[in-house]
Formats: sequence, structure tokens, C-alpha cells
Amino acid sequence: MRLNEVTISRAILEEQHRALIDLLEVDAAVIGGGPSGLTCAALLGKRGIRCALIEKKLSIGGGMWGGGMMFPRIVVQEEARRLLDRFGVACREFEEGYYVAKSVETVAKLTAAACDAGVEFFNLVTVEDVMVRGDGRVGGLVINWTPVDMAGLHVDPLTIACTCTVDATGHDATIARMIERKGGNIQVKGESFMWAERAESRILEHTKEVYPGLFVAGMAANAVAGECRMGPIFGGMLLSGERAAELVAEALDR
Ligand code: 48F
Repeated sequence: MRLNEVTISRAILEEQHRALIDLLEVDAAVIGGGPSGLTCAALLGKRGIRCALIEKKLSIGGGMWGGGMMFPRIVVQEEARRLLDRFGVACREFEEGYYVAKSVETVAKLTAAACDAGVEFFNLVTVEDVMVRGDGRVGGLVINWTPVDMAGLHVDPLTIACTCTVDATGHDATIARMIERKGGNIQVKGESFMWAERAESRILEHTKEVYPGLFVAGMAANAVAGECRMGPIFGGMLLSGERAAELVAEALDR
């Protein structure tokens, strides 16, 4: 087979432009490709919901790649083990109720599940703002290439419309904070001290719609609520992603 570089370029440009144009109006946008965002996107996709996952970094995986202090293993407790099984992630019981999995395998399998479920990934794209109109709902996102942001270039962004948005941006709760900064009725208390049991047991009650059209998942949910952090135990992240997907599906049904 003879290869033509221009055909290769055209294939990439045409396919990705089509994906970007499809993204301009989605049912659900998940912001952040860490464990909670990946779980949420995969489960939304499995429900047949048109979903885009936007990740500002080059690689998907957020804080899960590095495991605990760069030892690429994660711990998942009994309550969330069924999600490891559901996504086909191998694990070993360390002590009763404590399961250890490989962080790279977990990211890979969650990502594969989301891809299989039809989720479209946009990496290297930063959500820099949200759109809130007269109805007081988050109805869209303002996006730009991450390198534009990193280089401090004055390049105007583009926008997409989405019915539901999930802030899965981790400890910074970036999207919720944008709304707070602009005077929206939401208070981001910021995460509290490390206390794994408390943080993991409260995360589901903090996973909710915090502003019309905006749901929080994962560490962003705890950060908005002023709740504790938990370190390298990831059951709460997976369960929170699952809960966020349920809440978004219910909201889209209404
Ligand atoms: O931080 P992250 O992994 O969030 P998470 O799903 O999981 C937290 C755990 O990794 C861990 C923990 C629990 O065990 O304490 O830290 O809550 O992933 C968040 C992702 O969001 C991306 C960011 O690059 C990361 O990959 N992100 C943050 N802000 C933006 C963004 C933004 N404005 N636009 C796009 N992506």
C-alpha cells in the first residue's frame, strides 16, 4: 500500500471536525477525566445518553494514574467492589473489605468502557467558563485548547450547548468555582483535612445538582461541601460517578 501524508492529515482533520461539530449540542458534558468523570461518562453512555468528556490534560485518568505516592495501586472498599467487577478490573483482597487494583488497569478499563459506550473524548481542551442565561441554568460551556490557556494567548474560545453538566474536576471544583466567582448562588467551601472514612461515607450525599444544570461528582462534590479528602482509596470516586450518572439520567427524563 502506498501512503499519502495529505490523506493521513485529511483523515484526522475531517473525523475530528465531525466529532467537534457533533459536540456542539450534547445531552451531557462531563468535565474531567479522573475516576469519577470516567465512571459517570461510561454509565451515561451505557444508558444511551449522548455524552462528551472534556479533559484539559493530554492524558485521561486524573489523579488515579499515580496511585498512592506514585505506587500505581489503588484501594477500593467493599461497597464499590461491584464497580471494579462491572468494568472488568482485576483486584485482590488485601484484608477483609480492602481490595487492591492496578491504577493503570483501572484507568484503561474505565476509559475503554466509556469508548465502547459511545462517549466522545476531547482531551487537551479546557473548560474556561460556563454559560448561564435568563433561566438561571448552566446551559453551555466555553472551551478552548489547553495550550492556548497555558501560553496565555489572547485567543477567543468557542462554545457548546449541553443540557446537563457534570463537574468532575477534582479537588479544585473548577466549574462550581467559576459560577461562585460570577455571583451564582453556590458556595464552594473547599476540601477539608484527610479523613478517609468520613470522606468516603459522605461523598454520595454531596454528589448532587448544586446549581441548575450543574452536578458535582468525585472530589469536586466533597470540595463544594467542605468535606474531607480521602487519599488513595477510590471506591467513593467510582460510586459518586455512578450516582452522578443516575441523577443526570433522571434530570434528562424530566
Ligand atoms: O482529580 P481527578 O482525578 O478527579 P476525581 O475524579 O478523582 C479524585 C482522585 O483522583 C483523587 C482522590 C480520591 O481518591 O482524592 O485525587 O474527583 O480528575 C479531575 C480531572 O479534571 C481535569 C483535570 O485535568 C483532571 O484530569 N480538569 C480540571 N479542570 C478542568 C479539567 C477544566 N477546566 N477543563 C477540563 N478538565
